[in-house]
Amino acid sequence: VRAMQAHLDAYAAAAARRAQEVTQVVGAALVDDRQRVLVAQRGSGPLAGLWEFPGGKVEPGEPEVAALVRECREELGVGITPRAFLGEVPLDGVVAGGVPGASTLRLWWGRITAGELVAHEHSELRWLGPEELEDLDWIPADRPLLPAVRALLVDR
Ligand code: DCM
Repeated sequence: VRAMQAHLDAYAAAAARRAQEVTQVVGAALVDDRQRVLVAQRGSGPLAGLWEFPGGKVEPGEPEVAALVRECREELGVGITPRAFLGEVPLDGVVAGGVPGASTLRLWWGRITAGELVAHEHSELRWLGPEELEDLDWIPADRPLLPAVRALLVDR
């Protein structure tokens, strides 16, 4: 029994270490004053051609909202003001350090409050209304968040 317990303790410790290393991803649903949301097409990598909400990986020790602001500045050249958390979905094992569901994409909505949009990393940026969202070829992770974004645009 003692050997079994030691084994289980070692397993739990390894799982805890992995959880620390897991990458959290944040995304921004940026809304303009005409009930539209900004969507971005990935320009390179295995997900090239697919559409997403701008965002990316939270760095170790970095507050989530700071990562959101940083990613939008890097990818889009704009300053944003996050307003509220919208929803969260599990990511597949590729992003989540080999552990499916161990990491999530957390989506916030917000507004562009400084600068001019430039697609620094995406192949295309588009402003879309609530009825146009479903028709895009989305990254699988982002698609379950569309009803929440649609509701946000319709309620405004
Ligand atoms: N990602 C995602 N949905 C987003 C933004 C990112 O599923 N809206 C995923 C795609 C990448 C990872 O997060 O595997 C890191 O994103 P990036 O390459 O933009 O840093």
